[in-house]
Amino acid sequence: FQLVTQFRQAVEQGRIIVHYQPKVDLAHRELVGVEALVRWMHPEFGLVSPAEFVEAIEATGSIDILLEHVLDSVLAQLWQWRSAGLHITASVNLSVHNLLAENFPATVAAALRRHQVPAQLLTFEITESNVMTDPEHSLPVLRELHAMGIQLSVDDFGTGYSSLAYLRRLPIDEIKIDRSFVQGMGTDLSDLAIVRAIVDLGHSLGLRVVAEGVEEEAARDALREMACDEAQGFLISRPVPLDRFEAWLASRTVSI
Ligand code: G
Ligand code: G
Ligand code: NA
Repeated sequence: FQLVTQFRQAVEQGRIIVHYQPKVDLAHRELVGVEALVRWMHPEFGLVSPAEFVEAIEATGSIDILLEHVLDSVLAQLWQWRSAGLHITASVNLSVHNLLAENFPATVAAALRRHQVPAQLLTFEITESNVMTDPEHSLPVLRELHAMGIQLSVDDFGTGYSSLAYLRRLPIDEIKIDRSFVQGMGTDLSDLAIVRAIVDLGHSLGLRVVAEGVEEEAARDALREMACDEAQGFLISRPVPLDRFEAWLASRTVSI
């Protein structure tokens, strides 16, 4: 299969790279973590977004190669940051295929050991629909990951079709409000109400609430006002390669 061959080669040639987007704590106005977002530096097509290739790779059953590569890059980086005195966490996106892969928790445990990184520094982001595809199989896996100390986050929260009942059943630590609501909250009163309701719901269940897609100062201020815990978005920084993330860290001019 041509795509998989190309993809494997790209991994070997260092063309599958991780971009980092900061996650900041709104109350303390400080960096708390990064989300890892993968990109394919393609010789013909330029920087290709995962939206273009993750599904195709997944269909061939090779998403494990992607996850292992991303996990290795991110854990190596977490180790580096820690030894430089920077104590931040990293979030990695999971596909449903990762979750259902054989021995997935053992693979992750081995990677954590290999890199000597505490599980508590790693968060996996999953979407509601990912979990609901096959809850009977994915729930025990999520419980096992959580028991290892890994944090779990529900991505794109509010856009799924599932009921709220699963929030009680899932061993999760965090919800990420879908960016469509956050982007709309400045102009649309229903979006504002939805964001507020999600923050309150999350907090009453003891969860950390993160807003993604924060693009404007007014949104950031409103989120801080409603005690949303963390924010991520273009206002703070786009997802950027490692060197630009570190430059952002060193000379931070944006106010959180
Ligand atoms: O960064 P960008 O907007 O191009 O990402 C598009 C989508 O790809 C996002 O929904 C993001 O969650 C997903 N994505 C980014 N990196 C990874 C990854 O390493 N694995 C998986 N499965 N999805 C990813
Ligand atoms: O669904 P998920 O959170 O995995 O999506 C991550 C994607 O969202 C990344 O590809 C990133 O480029 C994009 N993204 C991050 N912050 C913003 C933002 O403030 N506005 C918009 N439009 N997209 C964003
Ligand atoms: Na995500």
